[in-house]
Amino acid sequence: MKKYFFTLLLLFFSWRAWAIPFPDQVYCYGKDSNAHTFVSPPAGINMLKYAKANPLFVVTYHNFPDEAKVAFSYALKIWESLIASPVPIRVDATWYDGPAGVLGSAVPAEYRCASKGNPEGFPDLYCYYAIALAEKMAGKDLNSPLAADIIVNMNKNINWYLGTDGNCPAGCYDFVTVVLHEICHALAINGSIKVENGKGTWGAKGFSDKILPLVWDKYVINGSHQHLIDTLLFPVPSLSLYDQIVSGNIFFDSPIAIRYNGNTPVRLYAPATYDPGGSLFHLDENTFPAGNINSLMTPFLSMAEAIHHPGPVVLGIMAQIGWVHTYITPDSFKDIEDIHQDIAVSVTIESDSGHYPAKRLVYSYDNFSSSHVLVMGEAGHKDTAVIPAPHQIADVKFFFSVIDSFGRIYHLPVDSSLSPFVIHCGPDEVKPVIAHDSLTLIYEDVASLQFNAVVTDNIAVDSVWLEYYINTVRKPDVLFTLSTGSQYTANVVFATGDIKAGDSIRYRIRAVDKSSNKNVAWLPASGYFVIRVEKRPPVVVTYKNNFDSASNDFILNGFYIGTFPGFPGGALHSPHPYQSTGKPMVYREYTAELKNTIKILPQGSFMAFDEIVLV
Ligand SMILES: [Ca+2]
Ligand SMILES: [Ca+2]
Ligand SMILES: [Ca+2]
Repeated sequence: MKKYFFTLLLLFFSWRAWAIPFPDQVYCYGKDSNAHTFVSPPAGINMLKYAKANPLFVVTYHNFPDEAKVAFSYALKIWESLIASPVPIRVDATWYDGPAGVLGSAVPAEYRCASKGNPEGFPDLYCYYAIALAEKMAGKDLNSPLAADIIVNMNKNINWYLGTDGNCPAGCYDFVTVVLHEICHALAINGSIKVENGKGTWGAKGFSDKILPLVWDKYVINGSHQHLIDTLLFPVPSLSLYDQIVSGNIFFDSPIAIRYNGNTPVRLYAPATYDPGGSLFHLDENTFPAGNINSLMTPFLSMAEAIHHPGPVVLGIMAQIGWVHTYITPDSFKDIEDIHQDIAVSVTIESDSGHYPAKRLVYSYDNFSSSHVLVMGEAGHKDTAVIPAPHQIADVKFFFSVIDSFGRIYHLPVDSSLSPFVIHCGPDEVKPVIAHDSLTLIYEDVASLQFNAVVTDNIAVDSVWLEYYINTVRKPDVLFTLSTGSQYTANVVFATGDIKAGDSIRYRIRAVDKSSNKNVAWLPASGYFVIRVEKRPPVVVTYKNNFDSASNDFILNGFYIGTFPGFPGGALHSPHPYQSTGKPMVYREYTAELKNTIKILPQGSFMAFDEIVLV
C-alpha cells in the first residue's frame, strides 16, 4: 500500500507512558417499593441563584435531555456546597440504555499514587486516590487538563422524578438523589477489595511493581478491629478474605466518621451473597434506612425516596480520606556556604479543617540522632522559622509537622525524619545543572540563532555562556541573559557570508555558580553539539512522499524512514514497540517536520495521507 503526504506535514505523536488500573463499576440499585421520605439539602442551597465564575464541576453531557441536565447540575451544586478543591472536577455524564434495576453508576476516570518525592503532597505514599481527590490534594491537574475525572452513566429507562424539590411521587425514583450518590462513589466511596474466582482479593499495580490499596481499603475492618488488607491475617487471594467480605460484620474505621456516627463504628454493606456492584462500598442498608440522614450511600433506593444531603457520616468519611486536607507549602531554599549564618525557612500552611492548627519545624544537625523543635506562629498564612547557624560544616535536616483541628498529624516530607529536607552548610562543590534541547540544523540565510537553556544551582547561578565555533574558528563567547525563573537565552547574530551550506557550528554551554569555588558545568559534559548548515529548501505548492526510499526532506526527532519487518513498503516509523518514559504523566513526543515551506493557495489546498497506523 502506498502512503502519500500532500502539501503539508507536521506530526505530533505522544503516547501515555503509564497505564493506570481502571476500577470496577459501583452501581446504585432501585427498590421496588415507595418510601415517601425526604432528607433535605444543605441549608441555603435553594437560595443560591448565582452561577460561580469558576464552578467546581465542569460537565460534558452525552445524550442528556435538558430537564435531566437541570437536575444533574443541581446535585453538583449540593456537592459544591460541601467540598472544596482548587482544581476543577471534570464530569463525563452519559444518558444511556441501561439494564433493569440499575439506576446509574459512576467511577473515577483514573487513580493516582504518589510519584517519586511525593510532589503531590499526598498524606499517604502507599495507596491510590481517585483522581478528583488526588488533584485536590496536589492542588493541580494530574491528568490532562481537559480529560474527564469522573465518568457517570445514568439509566434512561427509569421512571425518573427530575424535579429538584425532593417531592418525588410514588412510582418514581428521585434523579437528584441518584446523581448525588453516584458522584460520591467517584469522589470517595470506592475501593479495590473484591471477590474474584471465589476468593477475596484487593490491590492495584502502580508504576512500581508494588501492589497498593485504594485509600478506602485502608479503613475497612471487621468487628474484631482487624484490617481486611492486613495480609498477615488475610492473604491475597484467599478464602479467609472472602469470608470477611461476606461476613455482614464489616466497618469503616474512621475516627472522624465515628465521631459523627454517635461514636459508633460505621457499618458497611457486606451481604452474605457477594454483590460485585455493592459489597463494601456502601453503608449498611438496615443501619441507615430510608429517611435516615446518613442513608444516601446505602446500596438501595426506594421509589418516592429523596436524599439531598450525603449526611455527616459520609462527610466524615470523605474528610478522613482527604477531602479535608492540610496543605504545607514551603518556599524554596538553598544551600548556604557561611556556617555562621542562621537559616530562615518560610512555609505557608492552609487547612480545610478551619483554624490554623499547631505547626512545628523539627530540625537536626546530626541526621536526627538528636533534634530540636521550633514552634511556629498560629496566625497568618506564611510563617518563617529560623534554624540557628550550625557553626560547623553540617547537613541541616528538617521537616514540618502540623496538627489539624481533627487531631490528625501531617508531615512534610510525609515520612519526616526518614527523608527530610536538607540544607548543606559549608563549602559548595555542587556544579550548576544545565538543561537544553540541542539544535541540529539551520539554513544558511538565517540572520540569528537563539539558544535556550534552563540552569539551576544549589546556591545560585552566577553566569551562563555559549562557547561556539564556526567550522574550526572559535568565536567570542556569548553571555546568556536570564529571562524568567531559571530560563536563560542567548542570541548569535550572523553577518552576511558568516555561514553557508556545508558549514557546521559546534557549541557547548558553560555555567558558573556563585560559590566561593566558582563551580563550572558544561553541556555536553565533553565534546560539542553540532549544527549543520544547509541551503533553505524551496517554497513549494505541492509535496508528496511515499517513504519507500530514504529521504532528507524531514527534520526527524524520534521518527525514522524505512521498512519495518511485516510492512509491505517504506513508511515513517516511530520506534517499535513504543517506548515508555517509565514515569507517570511524562510523555514522549516524536516529530517529523518537513523542511520545505508550503505555500497555501487561496483555494484547493489540502493534505492527505493513505494511513496512520497505531499498533
Ligand atoms: Ca483533572
Ligand atoms: Ca437505602
Ligand atoms: Ca553550586
